[in-house]
Amino acid sequence: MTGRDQPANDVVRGACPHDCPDTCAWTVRVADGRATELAGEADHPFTRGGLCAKVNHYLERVYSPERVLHPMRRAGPTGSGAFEQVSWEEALDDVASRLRDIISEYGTEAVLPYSYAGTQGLIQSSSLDRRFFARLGATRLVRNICGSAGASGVAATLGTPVGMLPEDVAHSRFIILWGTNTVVTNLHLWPFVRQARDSGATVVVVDPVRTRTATQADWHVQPRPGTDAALALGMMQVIVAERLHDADYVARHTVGFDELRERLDDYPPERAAELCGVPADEIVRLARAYATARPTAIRTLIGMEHHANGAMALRTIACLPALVGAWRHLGGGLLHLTAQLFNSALDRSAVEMPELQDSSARKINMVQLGRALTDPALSPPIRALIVYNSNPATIAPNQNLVLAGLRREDLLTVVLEQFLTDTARHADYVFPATTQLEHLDLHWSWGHTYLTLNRPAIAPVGEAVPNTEFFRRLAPRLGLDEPYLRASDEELVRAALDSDHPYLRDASYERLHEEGWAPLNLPRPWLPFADGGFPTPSGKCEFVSGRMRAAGLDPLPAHVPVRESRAADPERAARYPLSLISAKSALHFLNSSYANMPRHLRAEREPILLLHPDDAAGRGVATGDTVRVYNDRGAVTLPARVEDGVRPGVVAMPFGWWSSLTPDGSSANALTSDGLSDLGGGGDWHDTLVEVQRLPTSRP
Ligand SMILES: Nc1nc2c(c(=O)[nH]1)N[C@H]1C(S)=C(S)[C@@H](COP(=O)(O)OP(=O)(O)OC[C@H]3O[C@@H](n4cnc5c(=O)[nH]c(N)nc54)[C@H](O)[C@@H]3O)O[C@H]1N2
Ligand SMILES: Nc1nc2c(c(=O)[nH]1)N[C@H]1C(S)=C(S)[C@@H](COP(=O)(O)OP(=O)(O)OC[C@H]3O[C@@H](n4cnc5c(=O)[nH]c(N)nc54)[C@H](O)[C@@H]3O)O[C@H]1N2
Ligand SMILES: [Mo]
Repeated sequence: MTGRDQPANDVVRGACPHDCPDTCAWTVRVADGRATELAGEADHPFTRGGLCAKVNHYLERVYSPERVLHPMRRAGPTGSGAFEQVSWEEALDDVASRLRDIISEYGTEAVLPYSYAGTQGLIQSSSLDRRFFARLGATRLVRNICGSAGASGVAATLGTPVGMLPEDVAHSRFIILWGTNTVVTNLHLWPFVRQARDSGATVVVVDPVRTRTATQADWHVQPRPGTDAALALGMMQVIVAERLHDADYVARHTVGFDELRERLDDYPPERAAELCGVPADEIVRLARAYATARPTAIRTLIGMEHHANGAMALRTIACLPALVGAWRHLGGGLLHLTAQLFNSALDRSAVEMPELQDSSARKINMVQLGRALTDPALSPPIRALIVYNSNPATIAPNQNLVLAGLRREDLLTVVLEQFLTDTARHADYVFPATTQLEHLDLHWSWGHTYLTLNRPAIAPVGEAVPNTEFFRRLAPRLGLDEPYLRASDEELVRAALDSDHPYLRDASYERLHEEGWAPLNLPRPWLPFADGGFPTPSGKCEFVSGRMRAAGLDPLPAHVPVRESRAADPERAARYPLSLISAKSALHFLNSSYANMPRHLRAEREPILLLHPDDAAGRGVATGDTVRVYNDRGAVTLPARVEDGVRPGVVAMPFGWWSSLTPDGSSANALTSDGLSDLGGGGDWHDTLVEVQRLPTSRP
């Protein structure tokens, strides 16, 4: 199935599969059927020849002794990690027969797929799997764990999450990296930021935590978590009061300026400062600097959306560029996501066949998996869970609830994986999945504008198969014999590219096969809103948003206190007075991927809790002490580091560590909140309140 495409000795072009805005193009050197070298594609305008600290060692992943290479059946209590090897035939026959029993007793909605972007490839992440579950009539998974809250917010203001293009940041003279940790999470954007800075640009980071990116910036602004809308509103108040706004642009290309101006009366810098914790004079300086620099860019990404007011925060920030007319200039505006450029160009419907979906089928939000698996009132209950491209036992919020669900003896859990993750440990059956070197795929990007074709470089290791092949093998065993459930990976790639969209002019299958990557054919210079033309209902940048109103939210930008905060729940805040941020601060992990690889673990050493000296003092905590971080959802024990890098009232620990591989068997998501964002159905991980206690045994 993938064999035809494999040269024995060659250099094969491919793409990094990870859930990252950079989607690097890579080349794999193969000798005698074995991959020997992996390198970033030198000619690719965004990869520029370099990968990253994680993926430089991808071959260790491919050939890891810990890879799952055969189907395995549970041979002990769920979660014990005891498995026995079985044949594909036997495993699939048993899974199919148990699925048939579940379906005949509870109906097809008792089956829940669970997947995310373990690989971002279009074919291995959303093709036959979507057709299969739609045809089956399974519960629909709402895949909103990342991106949709922020994208909904930005789109409420701009009509689309797409603004500036990443390379154009090089033309900026003032760059705000707002709630994004570029050096860690979006490394290949950094050279463009540096290029701008070499030409005199100022780089500002807005983040409650002094991240690696913040230490490299010219200016670090530290708001309280979940208060960025207040900060942005404070800036807008100053900009308008001092007449630094672009009155001509505002008059021609925005709606709601009068209402916004009235709203800004509520946010003079002193009030904004009270809400967001950034001193009033700093808000004033930031507002003036932002409004007077040209061109001026704001880079937002994902971390900041993980709040109950995440969409409102991003929507509010997205008003700033129109207010100062930043969209007029190359290098000005807002850079959020580029994914939607590909969505409109590629024929995703041909690949996923949404017409197979019964629109009345039940939906479950992936953020709330723990609730779904443990809710006694859910009808029908989830009796079968089929997981691929994700590790919910580690990455989903409220981990102890997720684990309680996964431990249910009456739940059939099937996991397709490369490794025995904390999720796979809870499976009844684990099936071996291929890595990116072993399957064909087509890659779009959410952080740049190049398409990449990933050609298989080597034969599948062991008995591993691509996700698509798993569904090709399972479908007929459930009596699903339709030809569209048997499409080959190459047919699927060709279907995606078979589109007349002008963006794909230079991206034929043949060119991609030959050269590995191709740019989207976009109009240049890319100045999407220099003359207005926002794809909103009004055709203008919407300071007043009908979409927000329709969703029951404030139609104007506003600071909305999050549920888990002193303002909204003083009683909870008294018990758990510290805000926990558990973001992607681990340079060597990609979410929970690589958090089992010896080299990557050595590089990360151990998870550490950062806390401010003021918060440490009252609790008698010193650097090196072991602390217990806890709330009513769980507890994590780890060493503390006391430093002023986090703002007072905030503690931070990395996310991604597998609980099964930490000494106390617990990791960040044991603590996190599993509420939803205001729009877009995202999670509110960073609204978590905790208390920290020094463990008495920790110091002699
Ligand atoms: N090395 C590495 N790279 C990655 C990943 C990884 O795990 N490791 N993950 C990939 C994925 S899936 C994604 S979505 C992207 C995410 O890319 P980013 O969005 O850049 O990263 P995050 O760590 O999610 O969040 C960024 C920052 O948001 C801050 N933050 C949290 N709450 C607030 C707030 O209320 N206001 C402000 N201003 N800041 C806040 C956090 O402190 C954090 O430093 O990275 C991708 N790249
Ligand atoms: N506390 C906290 N929690 C978070 C976040 C945070 O910032 N803080 N961020 C959230 C965000 S933005 C995201 S995107 C999610 C990420 O959550 P996930 O998407 O679950 O990401 P990973 O942990 O990388 O898990 C992906 C899994 O897919 C597997 N995989 C890779 N390729 C393939 C393949 O081809 N086939 C199969 N079957 N499996 C494959 C990998 O081995 C890996 O175990 O986490 C969320 N959770
Ligand atoms: Mo993400």
